[in-house]
Amino acid sequence: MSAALKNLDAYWLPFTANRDFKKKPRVITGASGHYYTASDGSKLYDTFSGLWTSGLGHCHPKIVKAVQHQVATLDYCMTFQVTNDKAVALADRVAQMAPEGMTRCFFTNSGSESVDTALKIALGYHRARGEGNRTRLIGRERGYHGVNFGGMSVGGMVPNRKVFSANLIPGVDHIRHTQDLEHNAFTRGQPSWGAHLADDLERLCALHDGSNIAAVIVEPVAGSTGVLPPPVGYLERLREICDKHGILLIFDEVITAFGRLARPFGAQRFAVMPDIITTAKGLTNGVIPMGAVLVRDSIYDAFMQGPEHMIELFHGYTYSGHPVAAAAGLATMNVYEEEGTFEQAAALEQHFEDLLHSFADHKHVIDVRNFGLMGAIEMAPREGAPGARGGEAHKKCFWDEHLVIRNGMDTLQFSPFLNSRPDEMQKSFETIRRVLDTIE
Ligand code: PXG
Repeated sequence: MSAALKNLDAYWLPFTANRDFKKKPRVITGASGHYYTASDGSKLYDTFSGLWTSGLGHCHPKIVKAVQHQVATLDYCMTFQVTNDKAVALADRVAQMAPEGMTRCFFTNSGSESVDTALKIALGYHRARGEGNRTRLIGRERGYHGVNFGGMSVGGMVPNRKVFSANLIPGVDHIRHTQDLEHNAFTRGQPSWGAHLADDLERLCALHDGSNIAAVIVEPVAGSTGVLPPPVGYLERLREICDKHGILLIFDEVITAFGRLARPFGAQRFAVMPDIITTAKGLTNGVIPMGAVLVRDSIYDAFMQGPEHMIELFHGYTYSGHPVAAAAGLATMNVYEEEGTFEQAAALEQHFEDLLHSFADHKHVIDVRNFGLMGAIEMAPREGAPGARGGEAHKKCFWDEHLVIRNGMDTLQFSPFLNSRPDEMQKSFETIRRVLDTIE
C-alpha cells in the first residue's frame, strides 16, 4: 500500500464500522467501465454501480471529456442572481424527459438535499395558495430519504433516527411499509398482495384531518431498506387518496430515476404521476455530486406571485446548478440517449431476475425481491449476530473473489450496471453463491 494510504486515523467514514474497517481497509484507487482497481492493484467487478449511482459504468469517456472541458472553461459561478449555460441546458433537458407537466427543475447537490428541498417546496406551495395550515408531512416506515433533518424525519430507518429521536422535525407521521414475508416472499416483480396497505394514509387523514397534511413522500421502489417493490395497485391508491384530500405526492426517485427502472423516471414505469420528483445519483452517473427536484408547473406557478423583484423561494445551495456538475449531467443524458441505455436496462431485467431468484433454494435465504434493475437477497440473521452473514459475504467477496457487493445487515442489495454484460452479471452471481455456501 502506498505511504499516503498508511494512516487512516484522520478519516471518519460514513455509514461504516470505522474500527473494523481500519484494521484491513478496502481502498479503491481507480476504475474503468464495470471494474474498480483496488490499492493492491487487483481488479474488482462492481455489482452495485457505485452506490446506485453509476449505471453507465465508471469513467465513461464522454462524461470524463465533458467534465475536463468544463472545468477548464467555467469552473464555478454563482447561481444566485447570475447563472451558467450548463445549468440552464440541463434543467431544460431533464424537464423534457420528465412526466408531462413537470417541467420545473431546482438543482441541489445530493439526494438528501433534494428531499429537504422538496419538503420545503411542498410547504411553501400550500402557504402560497392560502392553505398554510397544511404543515404535516407523511413518510413511510422503512423509507430512506437521506440524512438531513427533514429527510431523516420522514424516513423510516430506525437506526438512522434513533439517536436523534427528540430532534426530528415535528408534525411528521408514517404509513406502514409493504413488506410481509408471509404474503409476498419470493415475489418476482410487484407483489400482488398489499395494495390495501396504502389505505393506511386514509387512517392518518382521519387522525390528523387530511386538510392539515401537506405532502406524502415515498420511494416508488424502496431501495436502501432492501428493495421493496410496490404491490400492484398500491401507488395508484396512494395517488387517489392524495387527490381526495388535496395532498401533494412526492416520489423520491434518487435511485429509481434515470434508467434503473428502464425509463427516465419510475413514475413513467408505474404510470402514476406524482407532484414532485426528487433525483440525484444517476443525474450525473455519480461523477459529480448533483441532485434535481422536478415539480409540476402549477407548483412553480403558485410561487410566482407578488412583486416581481422579490425572491419567491428563500432556498438554495452555493453549488445548486454547479457548471461542472451540470456539464457531467448533460453528458450523462447524451450517453443515455446515444447508447440506448434505458433499452439496454430493459433487456437485462429478465436475466437479472432469474439470477436473483436462483438463490430462493439457498439455506440462508428467506426472501428474494426485484424490480427493474434493483434486486435484493435477504438472508436470515445468524442466531445472536444480526448482520454477520451479510458482512462476511461482503468481505469474502472483496478479498477472496474480487467482487464488490453491498449488504445492508443480512440483505444483499444489487444495482447492476444499466449496460451490464449478461455473462459478467451471471459470473458475479455464481461467485456470490459460492461465497454464501461457505458462510455459516
Ligand atoms: N433518497 C433516496 C431514495 C436514497 O436512496 C437519498 C435520498 C439520499 O441521497 P444522498 O445523496 O444524500 O446520500 C438516497 C440515498 C444503499 C444506500 O445502500 C442508498 C443511498 C445512500 C447510501 C446507501 O442502498 N441512497
